[in-house]
Amino acid sequence: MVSTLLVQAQATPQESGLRDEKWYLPLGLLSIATYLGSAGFSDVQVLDADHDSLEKITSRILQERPDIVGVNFNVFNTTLLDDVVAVAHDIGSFTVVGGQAATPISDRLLSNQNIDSVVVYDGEEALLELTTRFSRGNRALEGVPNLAYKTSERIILPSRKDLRLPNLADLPEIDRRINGFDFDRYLKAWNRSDIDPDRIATSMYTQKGCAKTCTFCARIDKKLRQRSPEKVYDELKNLGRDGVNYVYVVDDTFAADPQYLGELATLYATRGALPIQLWAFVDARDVDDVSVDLMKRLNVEKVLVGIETGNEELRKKNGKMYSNNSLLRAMGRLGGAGIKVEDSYVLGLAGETDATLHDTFRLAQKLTSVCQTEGTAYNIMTPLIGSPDWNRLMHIPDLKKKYGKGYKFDIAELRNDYFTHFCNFDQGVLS
Ligand code: B12
Ligand code: SF4
Repeated sequence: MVSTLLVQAQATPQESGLRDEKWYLPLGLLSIATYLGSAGFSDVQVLDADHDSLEKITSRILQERPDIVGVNFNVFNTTLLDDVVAVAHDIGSFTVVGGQAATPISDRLLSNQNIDSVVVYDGEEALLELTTRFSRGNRALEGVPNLAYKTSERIILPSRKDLRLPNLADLPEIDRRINGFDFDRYLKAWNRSDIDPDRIATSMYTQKGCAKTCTFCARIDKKLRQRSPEKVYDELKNLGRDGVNYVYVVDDTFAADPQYLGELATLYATRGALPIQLWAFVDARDVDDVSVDLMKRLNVEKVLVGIETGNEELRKKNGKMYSNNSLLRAMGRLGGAGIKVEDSYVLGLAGETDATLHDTFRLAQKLTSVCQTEGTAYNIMTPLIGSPDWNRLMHIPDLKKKYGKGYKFDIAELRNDYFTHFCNFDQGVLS
């Protein structure tokens, strides 16, 4: 039996100021593990650096010597990625890196001698094909869907015909306790007793993708794909049986398709409403009377709205084409329905000045008069490979030279370079 260990190597760095939210599950890895399990490959473990220390992860690799070690990472955690693949490669495991952050940089990642392959986009089909081949003693990599790899001579990137996305409606419900995966420690991880001490929270997804075009976003799925509303309903019901009373829906834009929300709301009406509150990412352009009514029926407690900046011109320049007035109307609808708003901003967008920053703080203030805001977030702009803003950076010859290869960057320096070239504001405000 082929053994596979999947590792989420993206612990929130303590010094980063990023949010420490350990109730989020490594859903992508659990989805892959469930898919392999349902095809008969049951020897799959999932470890998560947000809960398991690096020492624990590496000692599991050394003890169990898995045939395949798969790793997901993000830009803030490339050292963790390197550490894990070094240990795995050293003992002869086949290493595969994947996920959102890996997809646009498969060639850069393959420059690391400890990374044997990179899976772009969804990983279910690729891992199943790899495992199937390995179980038959076949180590050939050619034609494995979504797989970038290297031969002794060169790097092979998957051609268009080798790209395969599973039909989300066909995927099995994610098994949150697969092979002893400790779901309970995620359920115990809610840490905001000031907001809701009784919350038992978890994450799930209903849809993937977003067709909008924000310039700072490196989302890999540009089209909306959906799970079946029936399966979503059943999963929510099963989570309720497990004691969950709050679900973070991680879809990029939950309200993009009112028909989909409508089908889910119909299930609530016909099969019974579920006593689970929802949280979701929502784009302000998708907020109207219809979507607000549907969200209310689905028990949405709070939505995170990426407003990005209080300056209309700057917002438009960065891909969000709406005015402050239409935003205030949309947020007012949410406020009227009693749905809370987590308003989120990006400080340091291309074109940011002291005046536009001032507009942002003023708008955040104004919002509190039309809806209940909670958890207002000011994020510092990080240019992400794969985003239009990254391409902007690559047009500057010096920066192309500096960041055109590899994947390990000093994020503070990268941000500073970005601000120097594209913004004009006092960076003291960021600390
Ligand atoms: C939950 C989440 C978080 C959580 C924590 C994540 C965690 N611990 O698991 C929090 C809120 C902490 C977070 C933080 C950040 N996040 Co985040 N996050 C998400 C979110 C909303 C959901 C991820 C998810 O579960 N998806 C559902 C699963 C089923 O899909 P998936 O993860 O894509 O997995 C599939 C494939 O990617 C692939 N795959 C994934 N992993 C692997 C591994 C292997 C080996 C293989 C083969 C395949 C594979 O197969 C999976 C199954 O099909 C996504 C957006 C989204 N909708 O996906 C953003 C997203 C991943 N985050 C993003 C970013 C930028 C960040 C931050 C860097 C933001 C910031 N500037 O602070 C921080 C990093 C913080 C840190 N820890 O260092 C970006 C990534 C873009 C990029 N290309 O890098 C996304 C896409 C959001 C966006 N629209 O821009 N995030
Ligand atoms: S930031 Fe959100 S709305 Fe904009 S493109 Fe990315 S996922 Fe879509």
